[in-house]
Amino acid sequence: MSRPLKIAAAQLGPIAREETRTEVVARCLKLMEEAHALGVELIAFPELALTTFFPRWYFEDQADIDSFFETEMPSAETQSLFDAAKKYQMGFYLGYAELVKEGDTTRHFNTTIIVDKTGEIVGKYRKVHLPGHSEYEDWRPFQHLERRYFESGDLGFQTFDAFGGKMGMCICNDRRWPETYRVLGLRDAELVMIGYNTPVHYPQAPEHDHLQDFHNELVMQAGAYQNGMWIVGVAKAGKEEGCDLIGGSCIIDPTGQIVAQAKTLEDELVFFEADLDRCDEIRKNVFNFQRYREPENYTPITEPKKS
Ligand code: CDT
Repeated sequence: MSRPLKIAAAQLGPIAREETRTEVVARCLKLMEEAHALGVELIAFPELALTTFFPRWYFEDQADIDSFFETEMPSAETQSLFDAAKKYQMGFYLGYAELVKEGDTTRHFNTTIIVDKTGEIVGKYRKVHLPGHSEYEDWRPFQHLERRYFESGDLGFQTFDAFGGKMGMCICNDRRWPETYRVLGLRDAELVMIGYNTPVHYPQAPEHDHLQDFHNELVMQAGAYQNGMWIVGVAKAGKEEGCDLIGGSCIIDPTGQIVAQAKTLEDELVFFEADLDRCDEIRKNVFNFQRYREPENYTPITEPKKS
């Protein structure tokens, strides 16, 4: 048995602060066109793919912050991605900053969606593990204010029936947490898409800067193997507004091996024909959850945090 699915990571090079949504979408459409020539059925774009990675700056004016957020999806600027999905019969994963109005409350999330081959949104995820800090910290060469600009996601780690399998999503820092993959695995995810913006420089522990690419691969390969799932990791890469971001976008098979990887820090397509049935190689064997998990020994994982 096999369930082939042609997948691609659409790595984006740097996005300048002045770059418009329309300009970024044009870059995405070019990658979709290239992917179509390869017969790609599902393409993944990075975290916050429509703008520069704005949490690196401290803004006081809420209007400045909100200018990076989408109030509707699709919007006039992003509709062409949905049209291309339909035209090419190619679904996509897209990360963006989401602003939602609920009565008198305005909420901000770091969000991704899955759009199917007909151009319909069939899944949504809001980033749970928000890294960084919430106040201006003057000792840093650049800020990482995700904890100021977003609230933690309220949708959990769901899976979605699409593309002939079970799809899962998470975003950037989520990939460092084994719980992310395990919850998705317990919900039978066969392919998990992960967009990221990861600076090379880690101000709290600069002695780890040279390990950024290693840690990126380490966590995603472990997640794939320990849960028997395909993973598409997709970067926003390169020097963006003076801040170096790692690349290394890759496709990982359920045994944990990288089967395709980006070679540049620019817009680049990474392609592989996956077989979703290969999840069974792991899930029916070493990580047969039903047979071998021992959840009664795992209770500290779900206990509330100590105050
Ligand atoms: N975007 C994002 O989540 N980036 C973090 C940076 C390290 S924590 C400041 C990451 O986990 O890659």
